[in-house]
Amino acid sequence: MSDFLGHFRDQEQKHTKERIYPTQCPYCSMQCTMRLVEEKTPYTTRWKAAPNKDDPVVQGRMCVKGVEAHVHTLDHERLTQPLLRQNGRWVMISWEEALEWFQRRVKETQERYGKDAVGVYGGGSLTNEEAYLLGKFARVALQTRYIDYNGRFCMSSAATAANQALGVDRGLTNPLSDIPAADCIILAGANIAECQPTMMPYFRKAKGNGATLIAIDPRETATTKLADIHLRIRPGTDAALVNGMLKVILEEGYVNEPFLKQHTTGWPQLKTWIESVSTDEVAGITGIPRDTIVAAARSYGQAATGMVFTARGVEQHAHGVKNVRNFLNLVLVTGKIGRCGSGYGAVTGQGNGQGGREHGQKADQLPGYRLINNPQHRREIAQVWGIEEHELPQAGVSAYEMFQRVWEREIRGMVILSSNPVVSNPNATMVEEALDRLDFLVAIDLFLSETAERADLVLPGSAYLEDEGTMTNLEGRVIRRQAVRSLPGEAKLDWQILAQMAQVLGKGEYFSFSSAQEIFTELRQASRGGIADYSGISYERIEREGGVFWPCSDENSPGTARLFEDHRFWHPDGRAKLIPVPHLEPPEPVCDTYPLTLTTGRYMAHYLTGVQTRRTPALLKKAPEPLLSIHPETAKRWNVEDGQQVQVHSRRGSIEMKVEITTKIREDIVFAPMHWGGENGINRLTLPELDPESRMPAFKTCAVRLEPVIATLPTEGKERSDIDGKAQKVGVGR
Ligand SMILES: Nc1nc2c(c(=O)[nH]1)N[C@H]1C(S)=C(S)[C@@H](COP(=O)(O)OP(=O)(O)OC[C@H]3O[C@@H](n4cnc5c(=O)[nH]c(N)nc54)[C@H](O)[C@@H]3O)O[C@H]1N2
Ligand SMILES: Nc1nc2c(c(=O)[nH]1)N[C@H]1C(S)=C(S)[C@@H](COP(=O)(O)OP(=O)(O)OC[C@H]3O[C@@H](n4cnc5c(=O)[nH]c(N)nc54)[C@H](O)[C@@H]3O)O[C@H]1N2
Ligand code: SF4
Ligand SMILES: [Mo]
Repeated sequence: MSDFLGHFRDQEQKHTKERIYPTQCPYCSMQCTMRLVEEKTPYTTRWKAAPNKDDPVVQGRMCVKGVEAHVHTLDHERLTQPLLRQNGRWVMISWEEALEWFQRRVKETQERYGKDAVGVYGGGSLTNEEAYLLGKFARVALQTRYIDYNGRFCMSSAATAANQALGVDRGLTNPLSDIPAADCIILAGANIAECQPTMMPYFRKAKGNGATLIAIDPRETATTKLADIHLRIRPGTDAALVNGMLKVILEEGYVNEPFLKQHTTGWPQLKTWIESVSTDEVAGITGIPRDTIVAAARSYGQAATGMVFTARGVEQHAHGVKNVRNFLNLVLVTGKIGRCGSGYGAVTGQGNGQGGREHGQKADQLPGYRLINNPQHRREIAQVWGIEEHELPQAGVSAYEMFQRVWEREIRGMVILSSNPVVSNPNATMVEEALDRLDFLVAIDLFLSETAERADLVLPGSAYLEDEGTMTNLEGRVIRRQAVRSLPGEAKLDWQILAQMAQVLGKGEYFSFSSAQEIFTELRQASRGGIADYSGISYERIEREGGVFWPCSDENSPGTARLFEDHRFWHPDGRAKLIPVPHLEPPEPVCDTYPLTLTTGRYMAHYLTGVQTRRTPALLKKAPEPLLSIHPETAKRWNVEDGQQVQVHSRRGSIEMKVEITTKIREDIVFAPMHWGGENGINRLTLPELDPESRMPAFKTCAVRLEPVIATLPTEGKERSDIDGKAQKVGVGR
């Protein structure tokens, strides 16, 4: 027997064929590169992801999502052919039929209701080339003003704040390699350990060098565990906390007066405001003891170098822009910027969350971070695109507001590329109903996501292994992803789909690209002279140099790894802007009916709406279902036990979840992840209040109450229609 097994193994080894694909993880903004190994034996195919030690950013690290990233791309549920909904069933059709259908529906809709009756919705997983092309597709092929993307939910408050204060929004002002040189690091509303896990070694190294780490989060997380000081803030009160810290910094003399005088405006007004702040009041508002606020402020104030990072915990609020402005005040008042170990970072989320917001997917922007309402910028882009300036539409509205326009039937048709808005928007029930009101919906996706399931036409797009192009990581480093596998079935590259859709709309001449590189060449030209200038960056340079930082306006320029080294900010007067930021309460305060605050966020094992990671068995096993985290004292008060089902009610709706009792959370809040949709998706509860300046939704606070469910029904999940129209049960995991 053992002989037989030995022979079997020998045979297997002899016939094992190995192929190595150099690639990079599609998920978060770290964009870890790796070598994906396919081992084919006569009996099986095995896949293994090996880290890339030569990666200049992550130096051979990957997290659990990266190791498993290829799994969803190989899943048998991948879309492989266009699907058209006919009499409630999905029918497979050819690309010719799909494009002809699309052309007819757009024509009918636009002739009847005007060009703006068709909207476009994009995503931050797209390559720079595709993000650029999507913006051009909306403005040139459809000639609609309505385009926006999921990055509105992700980075827009930090982007607006950085533009206002510093004159430029590039997520991090410094390269990651500066972090170990920081003496004090503040992580505000940023759960790096679970959301950018391969960034953690930079912080560990800083700590090893003696840095103090301060984490601001209402929960204890894998990130706060590393912190020397953890400020367990009441959600929505970051601006107040920073006011308290600024007061200590002013009183104890850590203000950098010469820097403020030479390089900023607004300090006298800010100073007067800070003088009026009471740290005791701040302690009351934030729920953080005064002494802890003082300790944090001293630590940052006294440090010779320091870095402040903010993420969605600070930004996803009705006052997210102002929250970030106050953290920027903190950075500027102490002059900790523009040096190694001193700077600010809005931690970008999505794989191409950074590049995705630079090249025209946003309602108010054109490529190179140009503004669509700036006549000069319009002329520049119109010239690159070979159209008249007046043909360019004006600004549209933000992501969530597009669905309000759909609800109002102002937008009647929509194309969604690489996003799942029915799960990721606040007030998701309204968004779902709005989509059902559309005359037509086209979704370009890898799977029949919750959104694609509501579409009329579903087009099979490309996954990261199949699609080459550039991505811009959280540092502002432009990197290149190769295509290493062929597309499944009749799936097409996302940019090719856009080009073919433009072609049937009679605009093919503007989209006659034969490769991603050709699109990049045009993008470079379109970005020239803009804030996010890519004109000096080429595929060859990226390859040779391991990525190039923007702005880079010249093939011979090294790119700009650290911004503001000369302490000149990117406003016409070269000065950064300070403003007083008074505390404002979150828009939906708790009350007798809804006495708890719900905050939402992420699990390590899942990515965003989970369409990809819930199809990855190893990841699903790690986190099979969403749990409502609740403090033991709160659980007692609400009479719920660990593992029990509860109904969670908000003013928008009700969902059912299982409870997880944990001391790692404040008593006045509950926490839930965003990775599941369907009837019990958390965004059925969240508040559609938008920041007035960035139009980012307030995902991080809404008022809820709980109701224990006594008898629970089997948790089997809802029905969804199968490709051939047969109903199919889908388990809760999916
Ligand atoms: N595993 C995983 N990684 C991801 C993603 C994912 O889905 N899964 N998504 C990627 C994307 S697109 C993004 S945008 C990033 C998000 O990355 P993060 O912003 O770090 O993640 P979140 O969990 O949304 O929020 C961070 C923390 O904010 C805290 N918080 C809530 N309210 C407040 C508040 O009022 N003030 C403060 N100071 N903190 C608060 C939460 O408790 C949470 O721990 O992650 C990226 N990486
Ligand atoms: N309550 C709450 N809600 C939130 C947040 C929160 O913290 N709390 N965070 C918000 C944030 S920060 C974000 S970024 C949004 C994200 O929200 P979404 O954009 O809706 O989330 P994804 O899961 O990334 O959706 C991507 C979809 O595109 C598909 N896809 C992935 N890659 C490709 C590709 O290359 N080509 C094509 N054609 N399709 C592709 C996937 O299968 C999936 O269906 O959610 C927001 N919603
Ligand atoms: S999810 Fe982020 S940290 Fe994890 S492997 Fe992918 S890119 Fe790297
Ligand atoms: Mo995000």
